[in-house]
Amino acid sequence: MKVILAKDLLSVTNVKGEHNRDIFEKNGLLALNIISSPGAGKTTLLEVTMSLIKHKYNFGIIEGDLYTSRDARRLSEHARSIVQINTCGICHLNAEMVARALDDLVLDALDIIIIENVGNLVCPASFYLGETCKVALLSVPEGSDKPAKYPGLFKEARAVVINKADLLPYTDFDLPGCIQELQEINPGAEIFVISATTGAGMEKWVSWLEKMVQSVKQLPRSGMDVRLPDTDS
Ligand SMILES: Nc1nc2c(ncn2[C@@H]2O[C@H](COP(=O)(O)OP(=O)(O)O)[C@@H](O)[C@H]2O)c(=O)[nH]1
Ligand SMILES: [Mg+2]
Repeated sequence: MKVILAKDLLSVTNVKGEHNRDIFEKNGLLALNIISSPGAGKTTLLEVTMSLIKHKYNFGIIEGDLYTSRDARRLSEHARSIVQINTCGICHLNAEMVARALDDLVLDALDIIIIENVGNLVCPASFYLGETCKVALLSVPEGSDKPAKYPGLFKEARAVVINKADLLPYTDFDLPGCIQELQEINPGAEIFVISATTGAGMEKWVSWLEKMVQSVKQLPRSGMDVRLPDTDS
């Protein structure tokens, strides 16, 4: 597995998210930027998602972590191609890091690229990596007030996954209240309530993901001004 150290990158290249977006679009790839606080379950969600549909779709993973390759090792048995970025202390991925990782992914063998961002609800939301869309993950033990307290991410996410639903009976997490606040912050967001460890709610999430892959595959490969069709229909 390739490990890229952010401190070795030359920031003079000034790569923008649009550079990566062009690569995703030219290759007909759905690219998701998954963001949550540390421990919300991003890697677990990816492990389970890939184990359910890797027979249909080839996954490329760009794994962002401060220092270790632990998550990349967890995902490597499911992913077709995987690159680890160690940010060496930086609290988010940026477009240049992702551009460098794209050089090492086998793009023409892939259907989906998932970028697991560094665990943080604030900074990663401000950096456009060229992704098709952001997915925000929130877990039950963190508390239902997080969308209201960290609206920047939840406003931008195309989908919000509320994970660890198996812990609802043991916490004061206000699920209806959280969903209502999410809908106020971002009326267009898809909301999934799941437990990655029990598998509850995974079907709807996976079916949304599959619909997104198909939508992207149907887009023209060269256009810059393409828009994703509305996936609600
Ligand atoms: N109870 C419960 N634990 C979960 C669930 N999903 C993940 N976890 C646990 O939460 C911890 C952090 O998960 P991880 O996927 O590493 O989170 P990440 O830091 O966001 O990538 C691990 O101990 C997981 O087993 C879930 O749905 N329910
Ligand atoms: Mg992780």
